[in-house]
Amino acid sequence: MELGQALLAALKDHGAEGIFGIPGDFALPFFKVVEESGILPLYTLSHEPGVGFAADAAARYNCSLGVAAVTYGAGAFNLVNAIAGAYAERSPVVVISGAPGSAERASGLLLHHQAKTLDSQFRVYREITCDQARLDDPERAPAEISRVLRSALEQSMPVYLELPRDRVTADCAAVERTPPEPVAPDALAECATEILARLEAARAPVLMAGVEIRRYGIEDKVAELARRLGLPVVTSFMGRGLLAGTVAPPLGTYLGVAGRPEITDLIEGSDGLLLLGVILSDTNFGVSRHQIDLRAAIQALGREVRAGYHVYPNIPLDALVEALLARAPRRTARAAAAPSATEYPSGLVADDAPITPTDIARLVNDTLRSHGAMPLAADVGDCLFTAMDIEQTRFAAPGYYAGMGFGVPAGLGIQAATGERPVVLVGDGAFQMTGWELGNCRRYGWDPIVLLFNNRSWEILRVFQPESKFNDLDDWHFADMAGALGGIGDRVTTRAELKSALDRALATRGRFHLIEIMLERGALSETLTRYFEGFKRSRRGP
Ligand code: TPW
Ligand code: MG
Repeated sequence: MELGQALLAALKDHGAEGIFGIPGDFALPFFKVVEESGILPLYTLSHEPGVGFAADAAARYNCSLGVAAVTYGAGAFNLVNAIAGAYAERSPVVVISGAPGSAERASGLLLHHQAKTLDSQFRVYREITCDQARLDDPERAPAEISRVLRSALEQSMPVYLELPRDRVTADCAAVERTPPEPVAPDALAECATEILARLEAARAPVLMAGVEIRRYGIEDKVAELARRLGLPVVTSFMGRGLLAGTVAPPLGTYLGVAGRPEITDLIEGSDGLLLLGVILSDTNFGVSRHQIDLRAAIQALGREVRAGYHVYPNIPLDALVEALLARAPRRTARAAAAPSATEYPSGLVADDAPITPTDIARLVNDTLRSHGAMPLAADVGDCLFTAMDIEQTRFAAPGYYAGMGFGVPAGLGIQAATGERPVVLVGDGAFQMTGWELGNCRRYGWDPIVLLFNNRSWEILRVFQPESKFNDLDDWHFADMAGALGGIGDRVTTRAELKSALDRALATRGRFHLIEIMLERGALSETLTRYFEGFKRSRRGP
C-alpha cells in the first residue's frame, strides 16, 4: 500500500467522513491520491481559515475527526488561527500539511513558503495540537499515524501530520488501530462512588453540560444519568444546544448576570454542581453574579476529575459516565426542584416595523417549530447572543475562543458532514471575513440559509467603547453579490420582508440563500444588553 492511501484509509477507519482543503505544490501529490482513491470526499474552499472552520464544525457535528489538508508554509500558517480555536474548544481536527521532500530539505537553499527554519511550522503546530508526527519514514509511519489519530479521538483535540511530498507514494503497511489507553478500574470506581455520594449529600445538586459531552458522543447517556439522579440540567454558554431532544432537555443556559435569573440562581446557589465537559472559561463563567466556588463543585474535563480537593487523573468522560450509570438507581432518585424550562420568544408579527435581533430569534423559533429541527451555526458578535434566544437545537459556535469568520464556513462543514440544510447566523463584520466561501456551495450542491445581521458596524465593540468611530462599517449591500456567487440574495428592512424572505428560502432548495437583514446601529439582543449591564457592574466592583 502507498503511504498516502494508508493515511486516508486510517482517517476513514477513525471516523473521518471528508477532507476540507486547499492544495499547493507541496501538497499536490497527496491531493492527487485523495481525489483518485475516492476513499474520502474532498471539498476545496477558497481560504485556509474557512478550511479550518469547516473541518472543525464537521468534527463537532459528527462527534468524530474533521480533516483540514493544506500546503506547507503559506497554507499551513494561514490555518493556524482556526486550529488554535479548535484546540481551545477541544475539537479534534486532523491537520495534514504537505512538506518539502527529503532531497529538497538537504539542498541548502531556502525553500519557498519557508518562514524561518524548515521546522518552524512543526514547532508552531506543536503549540496548538495535542500530538504531531512528520511522516518521513514509511517504516514508522503506520504506527505514528495510529498514535496521532488515537490522541485526537481520546483527547478530543486537534493533531498535526506533516507529509513530505516525496513520501506520498512510498510503500508502507496498513495502519492498525492502537488500543485505547487503559483506565484503572479501581480509580474509576472510587471516583464514581465519590461523585454519587457528594450529589446524594447535596441539598441542591445541578448538572451543567459542556461541549466535551458532544465531542465524545455521550449526550443520551448523560441525559439518562440526569434523569435517574433527578438532576436539573443546564448547559454552559459554549454547550448551548446540548441534550436537546433527549430524556433530560436542559432548562436553559447559564449566562450569569446575562441570563434568566432563575437559571443563574439555580447554578450559583447549588451546593453540588456537577460540571461534565465544561470548559472553565470567562465566557462560561466570567459574568457570574456571585463567584462560583469551584472547590465545592465536581468537574470532569480533559480526562481529569476534580471533586472538592480530590483529583483523579486519566478518567475519560465516557468511561466516567458509564461508571456513574452503572451505580445510579434505575429509577429517578428524586424529583428535580428546578425552575420551569426557558420560554423562547416566538410568534413574529409580520408588519412594517423595523427588525430587531429578537425578531430574528422569534422567526427562527417559529421556523424550527413549523419546519422541524435544522442545524445551526453562529459567528461571533450579537448574532451569538441572539442565538441564546433560540430554542436548544444542534448548534456550533466559537463561544469561548471567539474567532470571527467561523459562521459561514462552519455552515458549509455542517452541510457536508450531515447532509442537512443549516441556518447560519452572522454579522456583517464577520461576513466580510469569510462570507465569500458561499461561492463554493454550487459545486457541492450545498444550500445553507444565511441570516446576515447587517448593522453596518462592529456593534459589539461599540457597546464597550461607544466613542470610537472606527466601529462604523460601510454598507456593503451583501445581498447583491449572492447571484454572482450562485445563490439568491434578499435585503430586508421590515419584519414582513424578513418573514417572506425566509419563507422563500425554505421553499427553494439547491441554492444558498443570503438574507441580508438591515438592523439599526444600537439595536441589540436582550442577552447582549444584559451581558453588558453585568459587565459594567462587575467592573465597578462590589
Ligand atoms: C478574527 C474582535 C469581536 S466581535 C467584533 C470584532 C472585531 C465585531 C463583530 O462585528 P459583526 O457583529 O460581525 O458585524 P456585530 O454584532 O458586533 O455588529 N478578529 C477576529 N476575531 C475577533 N473576535 C475579533 C477580531 C471582534
Ligand atoms: Mg455588525
